[in-house]
Amino acid sequence: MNIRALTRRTLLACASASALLVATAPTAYAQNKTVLRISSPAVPDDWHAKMWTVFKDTLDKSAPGQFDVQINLNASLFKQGAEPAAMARGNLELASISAFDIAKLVPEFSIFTAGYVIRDPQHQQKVFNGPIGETLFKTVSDKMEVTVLGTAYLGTRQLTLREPRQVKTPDDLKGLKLRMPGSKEWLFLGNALGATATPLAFGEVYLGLKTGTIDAQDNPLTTVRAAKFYEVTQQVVLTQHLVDCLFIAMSNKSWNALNPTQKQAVQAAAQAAVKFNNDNRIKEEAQIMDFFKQQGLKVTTPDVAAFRKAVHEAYAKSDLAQTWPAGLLDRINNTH
Ligand code: KDO
Repeated sequence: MNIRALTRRTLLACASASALLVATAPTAYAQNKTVLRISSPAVPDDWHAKMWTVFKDTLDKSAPGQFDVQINLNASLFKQGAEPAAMARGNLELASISAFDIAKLVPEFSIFTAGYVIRDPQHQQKVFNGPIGETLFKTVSDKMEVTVLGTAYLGTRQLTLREPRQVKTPDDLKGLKLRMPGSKEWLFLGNALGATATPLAFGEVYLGLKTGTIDAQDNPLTTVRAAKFYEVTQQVVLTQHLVDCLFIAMSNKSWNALNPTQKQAVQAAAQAAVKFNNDNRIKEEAQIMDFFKQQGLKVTTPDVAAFRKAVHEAYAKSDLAQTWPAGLLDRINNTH
């Protein structure tokens, strides 16, 4: 064999050996980590922003060197509500998405956008971690190309008002410009409460309240504190109209590219993030009223039964309720 042929053979052997190495090398030794980009409109101080650091730290420990988790808050990567489409296109790996985001593509999911359906955080976990969640998340995966990895309690939504007002029943909210996030399901909820719902992105709420382009907003009180909305509102009205949540979702493209061990690690990291968020938020919610009082806000309790009745009636005769599978509302109500 001449020297040229020998060199060619050696080169080929080296090339196939390194190809084999690349194909079989544990990801820990690979040059390229799997990049997991996360996008959220949350402010850094909110629990569902901090939970992503728990996700990252947990994953870095359980699968060292395999993932590069990149957390983007304040809607700096994708604007609020644009995350599901970005994940479906493969431009984003992870996000926390709401029932409202899902309802746009899976209409029956609007049952979870309705006020006064989920009773409390425990009820929420039971519904989504049981057979109801299992069936619905399968549909979500088929229609939205995302896999739900966990349900994080976002808190119980209340109203905060720019100017004090006597609020007992939905009639007392007549003419109030209530900011809601921008989708027809959100606006329906705001109007069902008796107010005039106005769409606005989360990032613009503080200024909207400050300048008076809106009169009120609705959010869990933990978020009202983290986003400093208490600085530009004078009253908290404890309507308790929505026990809200966010679903940790991963694009199917990224999820399906993981090996079984990695899937387990990512799932466990999502669970750790959910637990961190839920524990802290529930604890904070239980003691947060004092904070608002200290800040000089008036905290008032309306006739919640009157709000519940009006909201239930509005949904019962709505187009949204037409999409709810027969018996689902009863199954949710009967989940204990
Ligand atoms: C909001 O815009 O009021 C909302 O609370 C809606 C949620 O679905 C979620 O998008 C949340 O904002 C953001 O994560 C900011 O906290």
